[in-house]
Amino acid sequence: MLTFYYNRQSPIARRVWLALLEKGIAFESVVLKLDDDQFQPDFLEINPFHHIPVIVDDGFSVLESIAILDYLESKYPTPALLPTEPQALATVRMIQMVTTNELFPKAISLIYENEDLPKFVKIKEHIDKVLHFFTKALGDRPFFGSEQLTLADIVAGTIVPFLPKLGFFLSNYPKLNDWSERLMQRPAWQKTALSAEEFAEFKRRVRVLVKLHKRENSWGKQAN
Ligand SMILES: N[C@@H](CCC(=O)N[C@@H](CS)C(=O)NCC(=O)O)C(=O)O
Repeated sequence: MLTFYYNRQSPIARRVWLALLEKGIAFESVVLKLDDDQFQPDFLEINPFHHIPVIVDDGFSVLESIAILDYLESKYPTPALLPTEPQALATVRMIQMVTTNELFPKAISLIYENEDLPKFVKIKEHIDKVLHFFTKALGDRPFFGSEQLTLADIVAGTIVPFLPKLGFFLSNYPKLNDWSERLMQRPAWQKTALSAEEFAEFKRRVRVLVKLHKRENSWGKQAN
């Protein structure tokens, strides 16, 4: 049986959770409280970098969400979530990477940056740039690169639907808004969605972690 290490509040672990559900793969789950569970020796044995998600399948551990998605696709190919046509495959990969590298950090910073500062405007401009790119990549298809759900929808679909909850509305992006609504209707999205309380707790944790990180960095500078 495949074991899935995760936490409901982790949007990155949710990528894997969605893929497991969409593919109908049987799994047992281990919930890690990210206060300290990730630093326990047993877990560090599986992931020395102390991150979730991780899966262990037939004794084989896979970490890094994108690698896990590829593993699941290869081992459990039905339903297929990765197109093979070159342009469609490139579209899926681009959306996964642009979500991870460009959108995710900016979306998170909407939670903790002061909206009265010029930096906030820059963050919103960057998100706009990503959403323009996504709109073009989606074109007239219901999903990225395909008529069926893909791994790109899974990865972008854990962040874009959150944006309105962070005060960034999708009204300028009607196609993306429809796409996001379509995803949220799916049983896998509904099962893994955070309640209002969980989302408030997630935002609180992000703010605390950012504060701690800033404090550690300033101590590091004083020590130098
Ligand atoms: N690049 C990793 C990032 C995973 C990640 O950052 N996970 C966070 C939760 S969203 C985590 O485990 N944080 C706890 C820690 O790093 O100690 C992936 O894609 O799987």
